[in-house]
Amino acid sequence: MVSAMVPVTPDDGELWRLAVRTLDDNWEHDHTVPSRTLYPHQWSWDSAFIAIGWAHVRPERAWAELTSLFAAQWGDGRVPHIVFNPAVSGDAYFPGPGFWASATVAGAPPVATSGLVQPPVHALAAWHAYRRAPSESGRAALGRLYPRLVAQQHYLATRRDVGGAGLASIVHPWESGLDNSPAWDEPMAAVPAELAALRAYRRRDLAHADAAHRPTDLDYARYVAIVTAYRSVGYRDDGLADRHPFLVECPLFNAAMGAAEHALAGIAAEIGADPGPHRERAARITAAVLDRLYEPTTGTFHPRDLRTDHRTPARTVLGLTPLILPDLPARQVEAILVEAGSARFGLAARMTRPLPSHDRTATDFEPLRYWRGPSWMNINWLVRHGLVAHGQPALAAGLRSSMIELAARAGCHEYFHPETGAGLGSPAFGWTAALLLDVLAADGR
Ligand code: 9WN
Repeated sequence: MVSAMVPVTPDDGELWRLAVRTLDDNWEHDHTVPSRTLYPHQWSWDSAFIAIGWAHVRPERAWAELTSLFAAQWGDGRVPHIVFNPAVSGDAYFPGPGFWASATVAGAPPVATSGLVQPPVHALAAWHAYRRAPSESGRAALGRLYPRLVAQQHYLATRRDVGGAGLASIVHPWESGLDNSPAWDEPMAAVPAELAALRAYRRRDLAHADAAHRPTDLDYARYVAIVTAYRSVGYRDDGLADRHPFLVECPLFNAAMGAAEHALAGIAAEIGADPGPHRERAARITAAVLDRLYEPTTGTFHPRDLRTDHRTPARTVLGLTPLILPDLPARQVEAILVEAGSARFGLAARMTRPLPSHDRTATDFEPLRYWRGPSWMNINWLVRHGLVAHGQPALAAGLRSSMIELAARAGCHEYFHPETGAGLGSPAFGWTAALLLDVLAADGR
């Protein structure tokens, strides 16, 4: 077992081999499934994180992963949150391809996809993967991805700027990637849905995971109701403000959008394009995140519900994630570090567990239930990335060793009990393995 604070040598670590084996087992001809059981298709932000792991061991798969995802990009620039593998039975996952019916929508790709998106962490991941494993073929792949990454940003910055303030709105909790976070409780409570409506469907997740660790049936009834509303207008974004039941500006989603412009500036310079416009857009997004989502009374960032035009009250880990913006002003960085270092999240140079997904002192903290308490590797990776960017090597090292320790004890689980470290959800999860490789190899970078 690898103990905290002891650096691991990538090529002889048992843990390293476990992570590589997990990725190999989940590899599926041109992409990596998050989990063979729970998620047997390609997921958008999973592929971004997974590409970072592949860069360390089989870089050509990092580029194949992102290339296959962006091959399913819609005509309007949206990158779908699920790309369905036609070789997998249509009812292996709910909601499957028949439910989304993307084939009936103009501008959708030939392969079946969902109509939603996920946090745009792809440019950041592509740039990070390239710097971990620079090569001629990697640069060529970056060059091919670049216009698609730009189109993804353009879609979010234009069609999804429902609030008109320079931020993208998410139209479904699934778009946040933190599906049942307490951050969504307020906006979700206003979504009309009846449990009876869910009886027409069969949840497939409960065949593979404990119901107490997953979103509830009422959550699912609302998830289905929101997709049904969006699907009924052919996933069009015009007029969302007048009719859509869920519209939120999420701090992580928008911080990812800003970080993407910084990454695109780096990519542009590398491939001979102009980084200037990306730097300008990055500055504008950071300013809008500060203006719309920073809450001085808590010193952290909160989602803004466009239905009520106020920031939702829950203090979740989402509030810490604008740290990934390299141009976040020092005052907000300080404020985030205070919140992260409090008893709510426990960030420290010597920490026993990675950050939980929700404030552990809150009355609605649930250590077993998905995004309402458990620790997740991708969020911890993002916060660590931000700590490195903002010159906090001791805290970044504390977080890194707690992430390694977690996987060393429990394996490459989907998520982890935030106090005991027990593995939860899928036991062989793609991004856990991939990001474990990255932190094992990183050591301060
Ligand atoms: C819905 C695949 C995805 C992740 C999300 C995570 C979970 C899906 C689900 O799994 O969401 O998209 O069925 O619960 O919340 O972040 O991308 O790993």
